[in-house]
Amino acid sequence: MNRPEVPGSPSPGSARSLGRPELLSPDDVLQFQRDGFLVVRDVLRADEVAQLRGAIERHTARAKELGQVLRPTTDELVPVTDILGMPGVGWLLSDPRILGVARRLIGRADLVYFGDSSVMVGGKNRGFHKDNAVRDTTDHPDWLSPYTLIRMGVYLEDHKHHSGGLKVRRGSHLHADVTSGAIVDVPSQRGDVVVWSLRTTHSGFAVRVRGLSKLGLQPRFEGRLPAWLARPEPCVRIAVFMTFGIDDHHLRNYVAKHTDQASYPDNYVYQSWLFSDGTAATARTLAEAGVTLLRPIPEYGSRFGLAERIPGGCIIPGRSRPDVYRVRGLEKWIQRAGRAMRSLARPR
Ligand SMILES: O=C(O)CCC(=O)C(=O)O
Repeated sequence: MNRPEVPGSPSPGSARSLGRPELLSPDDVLQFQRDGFLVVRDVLRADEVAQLRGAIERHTARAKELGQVLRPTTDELVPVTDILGMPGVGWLLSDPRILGVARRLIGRADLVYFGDSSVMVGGKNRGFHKDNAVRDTTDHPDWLSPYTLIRMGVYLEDHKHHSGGLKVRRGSHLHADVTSGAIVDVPSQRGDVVVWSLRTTHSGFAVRVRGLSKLGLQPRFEGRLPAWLARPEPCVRIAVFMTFGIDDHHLRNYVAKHTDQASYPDNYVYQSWLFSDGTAATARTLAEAGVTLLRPIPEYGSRFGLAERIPGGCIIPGRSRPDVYRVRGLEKWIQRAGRAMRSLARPR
């Protein structure tokens, strides 16, 4: 893996404890447990952020040429591979600072990485959702014990004063719906790492409203906001996402969902596993950093490094069963009003 020098950081082999305390205080850990998300400040240096942007731009341009990208839902580009196989990006998964944060927030040193990471360039794909296996049913094991799968987002530009960052609902990791929790536009800056539980309700591409910095809009209204009211994004948004877990039933349930070709065929995680780097050398690099590489399917990495062009210019992922969330209070009235307005607007 093409990893830049990080002066003063411990060697990956020494990263076996729960992580260096200077990035996270005990209060930060409690805050993460209470809110379901956390911004960890100044994890990466400015030169590392610049290096990652360049590497991702180069990799994404090549992936686009080959059609090895997921079909865009807005105009985003998402290469269909995990980041281990991206020159100049995969080092994040064995970086002691990243792993230290993951270990302290999960509360365990023995992390498992299972090929769930990606980069996204551009786009405006919005909508509140969760990413755990079963999101809408409180008697599923996902909701019966503390959740151990976390996602880390490295947004390579400013979202404190600009649109385009992550939006979350505070405390929503404790509710199997997408309506609970105050809306927060996460004020991440270059070099920060945003961490959230896969149970936390979130949406990408938050729109910050001019003059109303504390107002967190519902994603459904963001796309309808007049452009002059929205603060622009600072540049094309580039984000890296990485998921870590431990060897437990939460990980097994998540993996089972994405490997079940009958109920969730060819889903985006499964497609990405085919193109991911599962080589022994890469597994060794992770192992030296104290991370186990789990290859969830026998055909993991079977298309890694493929130089062929994909017919049609992109990979079309399968669709999941839609979540059926409980709807209460104000949200019920917003949905009713929306339905009534759409039926009035429909041509007869
Ligand atoms: O685009 C974003 O900022 C959020 C990405 C997201 O929804 C996810 O990783 O599940």
